[in-house]
Amino acid sequence: MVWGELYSSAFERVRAKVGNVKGVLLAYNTNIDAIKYLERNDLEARVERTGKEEVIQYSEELPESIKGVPQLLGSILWSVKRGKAAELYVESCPVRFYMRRWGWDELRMGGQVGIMANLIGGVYGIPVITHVPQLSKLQATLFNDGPIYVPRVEDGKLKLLHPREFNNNEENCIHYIYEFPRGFRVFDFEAPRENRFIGSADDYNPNLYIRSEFRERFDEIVPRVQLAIISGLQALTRKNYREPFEIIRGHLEVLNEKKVPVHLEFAFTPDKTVRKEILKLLPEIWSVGLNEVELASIMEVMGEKDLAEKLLASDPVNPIAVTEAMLKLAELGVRRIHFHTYGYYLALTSYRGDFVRDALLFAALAAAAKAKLGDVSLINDIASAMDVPINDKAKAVEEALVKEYGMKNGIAEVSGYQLAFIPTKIVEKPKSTVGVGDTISSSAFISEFVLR
Ligand code: 8BR
Ligand code: 8BR
Ligand code: GLC
Repeated sequence: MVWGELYSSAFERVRAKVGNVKGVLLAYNTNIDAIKYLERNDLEARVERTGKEEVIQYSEELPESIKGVPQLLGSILWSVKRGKAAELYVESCPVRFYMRRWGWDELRMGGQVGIMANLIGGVYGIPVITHVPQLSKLQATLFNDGPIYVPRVEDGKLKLLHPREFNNNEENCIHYIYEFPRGFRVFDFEAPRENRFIGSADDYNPNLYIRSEFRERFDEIVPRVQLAIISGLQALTRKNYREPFEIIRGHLEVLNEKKVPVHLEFAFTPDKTVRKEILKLLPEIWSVGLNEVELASIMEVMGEKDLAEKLLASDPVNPIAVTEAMLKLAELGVRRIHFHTYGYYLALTSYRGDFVRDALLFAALAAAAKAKLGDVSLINDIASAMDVPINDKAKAVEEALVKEYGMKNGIAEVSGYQLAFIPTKIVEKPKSTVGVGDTISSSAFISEFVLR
């Protein structure tokens, strides 16, 4: 199989037609990411000053939320030690102030919605209507030029404005992102891979606050779009999920009535009650996107403990275990499941066609561009990722799928579904890892529609 040729052909076909999509709705989480690239001496000095013994305690077990500086620093160490991502809500004002004084190297658009808006609207040129819980001046400056809109009610009428024309001066929702490269050392910890810890100094997104324009005028927004992507359910807890879930159910009803396919972008959801509630939404959802940790955490609440363990047992993740887990999700009524992991993607669909695979290829180029540059601002940035090599480890994955399912050219038939596979391009020294997953899922979902 000549993946190189499939890659360039998929890219050209998506590029030629991507502008034809009429509109995409993006809800619910948008924020400001303040990115700090960690430095060893600085971090060690801060831990010493704060009290090493107490800090180290939290590097062994994450707290539920951040209530003090020792918890903040300990949670950062938790992530470094394991090379794993984590995100926690920062309750305490003094800690928010501490993070602000610690500073950042870069301010970037954050939240699944914000990241996807800049990509789909700003780079692909598709009109997007976005939910921004709080539109501060700073938040507004982070939106790209292009057909990106937020709704506003003026004299009883619903208008669509670019976020920079909104001028309402609402609050800043800042997420402090502490990034580290593979091999990053602090005390005797060494990061096995690049990743980040996120502290959210934000009272809106973690509670899935939904603006009045979206609560009251949703049925006027929906006719302007062909597709919808929802995200941001991950930080809810058993204590606060009920009200937003009620609104989301109402939104899904309107979207389904108007025949707008909905993609749900998963993110790690620590609360098991919320995870189970998300599963109940799946029959109303057309497509989902997730990684291995998210898939395993869902298998866990579905009572599939052994399968969950298998998903986390090897690197690269065993594709047969992934396929089995995807089949379990498909049985809940979702038509498309897009799995991404370091090295390869799979899509299980209730329909058939090479376009499913080709959409994954386009998404992998977008992901490589995002990992390499931190931010993708032109479609040519994506073209430049064509040079990034396809990773070697995916060969064994491909062979396993050929052997188990008789896969040909990345396509197989499994239990009445189509399984599509691609090996991905991996950037050797990525600039940043935040938002790569969002780039993958949204690019694949949109380009599948473009290629149909
Ligand atoms: P464990 O099963 O080891 O707890 O890991 C859970 C996974 O979810 C890890 O990959 C971790 O990076 C991620 N995670 C995120 Br994102 N937020 C988390 C949180 N608040 N608590 C625990 N794990 C979290
Ligand atoms: P999540 O944040 O949802 O886990 O998505 C991250 C995804 O980004 C991974 O599944 C992987 O496919 C991709 N990725 C990572 Br991490 N590092 C990458 C790199 N250096 N080059 C290309 N893709 C990468
Ligand atoms: C989560 C974080 C946000 C980050 C995004 C990247 O939504 O809250 O800060 O930008 O993930 O995927």
